[in-house]
Amino acid sequence: MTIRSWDIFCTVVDNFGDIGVCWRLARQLAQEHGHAVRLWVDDLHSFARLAPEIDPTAPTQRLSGVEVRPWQQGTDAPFPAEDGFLPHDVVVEAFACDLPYALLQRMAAAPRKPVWINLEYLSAESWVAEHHRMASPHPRLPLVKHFFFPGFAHDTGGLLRESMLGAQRDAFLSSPAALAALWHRLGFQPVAGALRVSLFAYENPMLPTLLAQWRDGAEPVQCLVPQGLAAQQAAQVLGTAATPGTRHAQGNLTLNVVPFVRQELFDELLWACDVNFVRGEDSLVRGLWAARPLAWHIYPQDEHAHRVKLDAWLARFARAGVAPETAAAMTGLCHAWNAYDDYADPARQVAAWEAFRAQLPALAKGTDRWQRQLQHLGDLAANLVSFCEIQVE
Ligand code: TRH
Repeated sequence: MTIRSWDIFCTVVDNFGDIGVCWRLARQLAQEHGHAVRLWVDDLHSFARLAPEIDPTAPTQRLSGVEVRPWQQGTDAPFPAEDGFLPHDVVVEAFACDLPYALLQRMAAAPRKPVWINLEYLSAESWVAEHHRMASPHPRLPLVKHFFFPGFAHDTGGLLRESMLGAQRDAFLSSPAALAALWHRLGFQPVAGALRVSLFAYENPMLPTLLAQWRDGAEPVQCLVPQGLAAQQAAQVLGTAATPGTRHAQGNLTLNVVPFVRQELFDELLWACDVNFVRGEDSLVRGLWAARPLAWHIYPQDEHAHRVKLDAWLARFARAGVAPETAAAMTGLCHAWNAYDDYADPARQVAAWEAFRAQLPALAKGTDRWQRQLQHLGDLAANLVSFCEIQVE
């Protein structure tokens, strides 16, 4: 049986990762697969940062081929569906958000019961493959939920990647006009001969040391910081403003605060830089597809649970065909950037950047090789469609 339509439910827990992933998946299902997609979002204001056309007050709207509807999560929450509402072929609850019981009842009573998917967070840990596609029957209703895990290994759902992404990147990189348009949009000019770094991060204890190191270093560094948490911190450290358009030069460091752009345009920033600092989940994946050396500020969790995830990811990078000293440089910078205890001393932080800098050519090759390998996992949206087609009753 074929799948033609989707309801995707998203709650914005924090930041932009949840809506970032859901919006990317929704667009891809609509645009590449030609499916009908309804995207339910509990915080349209956050969504509007990624997609400025979104009207946070509209009860229903269409954007990029996707129908967008507000909702409120929670088992007891009312479900704002019109009379005769039928769930689509697949219902995705993203990141274990709580679907209203009223919706589950409609799903159970539908003439053809929808495939019910819990789309999970991304992790490089090995247990992911064991839990991917696992079934979980509802305790009372005749419904079965399946867990779908993104991942970096076979037997996982893979990573979101639009089919035209590689071609778009190549076209961008070979077009001086496209590059000029990017700089125009960012509101700055490239600094000739500088190492170009994008820096998308949370507040970070290592940032003052890194900025000072770039300021005092022998090499010019142009650091492009999207407006937000890291820009505010950098502005405070350097005594400047955090608003887009701010340019601050000290020693060999030029800091540019760049505007937060619509999601489709974020990739161009990564493609145009020599090194990308990324964070969370979605920008990490975009950083990989950009095939440039990257450092990951992982979303912090209680009791340092995120460190297990970070180390699992670093271990996969180390196994992707890079030399031990290259893998060590990557691990060192990511540990320092994520405030591992071994890197509390600023001198160790300085050494971590120096080692990473020295390995840049090898890191560029290694990241490119790894992202090519990861493409063999197939893209998450297509993998999800195939899985759901098998589940249809
Ligand atoms: O915003 P995040 O920190 O989101 C986090 C993580 O996803 C984390 O895993 C999750 O648990 C937590 O939210 C609740 O980082 P992330 O995932 O990279 O999402 C940022 C999104 O913002 C991504 O889709 C790219 C997008 N973006 C733009 O659209 N324009 C921009 O200018 C920038 C800098 C980012």
